[in-house]
Amino acid sequence: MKKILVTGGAGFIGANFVHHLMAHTDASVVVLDKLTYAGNEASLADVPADRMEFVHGAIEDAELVDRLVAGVDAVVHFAAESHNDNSLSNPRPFLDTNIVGTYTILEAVRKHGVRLHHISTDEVYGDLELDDPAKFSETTPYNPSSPYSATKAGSDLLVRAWVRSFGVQATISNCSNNYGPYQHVEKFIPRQITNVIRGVRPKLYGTGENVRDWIHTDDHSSAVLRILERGEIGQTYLIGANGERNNKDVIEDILVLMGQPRDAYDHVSDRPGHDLRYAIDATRLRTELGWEPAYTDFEAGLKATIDWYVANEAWWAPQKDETEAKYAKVGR
Ligand code: NAD
Ligand code: TDX
Repeated sequence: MKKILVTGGAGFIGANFVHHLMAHTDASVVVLDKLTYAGNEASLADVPADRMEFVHGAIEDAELVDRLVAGVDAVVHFAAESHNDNSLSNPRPFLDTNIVGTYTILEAVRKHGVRLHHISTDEVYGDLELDDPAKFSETTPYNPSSPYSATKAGSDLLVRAWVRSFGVQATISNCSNNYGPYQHVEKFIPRQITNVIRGVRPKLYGTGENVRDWIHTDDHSSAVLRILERGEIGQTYLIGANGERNNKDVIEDILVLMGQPRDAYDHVSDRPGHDLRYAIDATRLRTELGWEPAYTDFEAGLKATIDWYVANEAWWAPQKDETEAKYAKVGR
């Protein structure tokens, strides 16, 4: 695949994927991004200009999407409204981007016969009990909890329907929680790291027993590239790297790695409808496509992420105050 349209390429995972493509393939990219509060062109600053075209626009713009899709070999669709807390205070943009936007992409790849990989989340499966030996797999029924995860579930179902009804050449992946460089400071790990840098105590929702299955974003990228190259059309692949940890342990790890007392954080009110546990069984991806994660030591990955935020304050500082003001309004 010579030319790939990456939607949402100025966001956290999309930008990391563009960097991954630059380092591991000869492909060139067209990035389509609306540059919402979550998009940041600076995340793509060091991408060679002769291998990337940046287009500022929305995935719901059918004319624009049609024109861009006509000129590429594949589309990797990351663009989304991605934050659960925002979906609780204002769900509407989630419907427009995640549902109507994905529909718009699907109609364009259908018309032009272009390969699509749709990026989704493990949150479409709802949550698990802490002591449940089961993990999510490709056959787990959909049971989303939040407006965010409901719109992601809806987008996945649209992709499945377009594959079956119209023969669209698409694959889907549902990945667990990502961490790494270029993640917006609204998200759990960067919020706490940047709080500590600013001398503010980290904020833990509720008791903090909620478990997330952490994966380094570069491992997400390598899995997506593998699916794009070798995945079976119509198939769904779960992406995860056995990184289950509860939020309390992660916050304490961050504090210790940043030279603070382990208990120097505050409990704040819980997120309404807060999912308890996510856990991924990535057997299909590992056995059928031979994928393995490179980052198997969470503490080492977390330390590298802390170092990145310490070194790149100019990247995150412009968003920090506005983000904390939004949280202050809802008491979190
Ligand atoms: P993000 O919020 O950091 O980035 C989203 C990007 O999409 C931004 O650059 C934004 O400007 C752009 N965008 C938003 N609406 C748009 C629109 N209407 N048209 C064009 N561009 C638009 O999100 P992220 O964390 O990088 O997530 C990327 C994808 O990965 C999403 O589909 C998300 O559901 C999925 N995902 C995220 C995680 C995670 O842990 N963050 C885990 C699994 C799956
Ligand atoms: O300040 C905080 N304190 C806290 O305890 C924040 C921001 C979060 N939390 C908790 C809530 C979650 O249990 O930390 C956990 C992680 O929170 P988020 O970073 O908001 O992620 P989550 O809601 O798990 O969703 C993420 O993973 C799946 C991404 O944002 C989604 O886009 C992805 O689909």
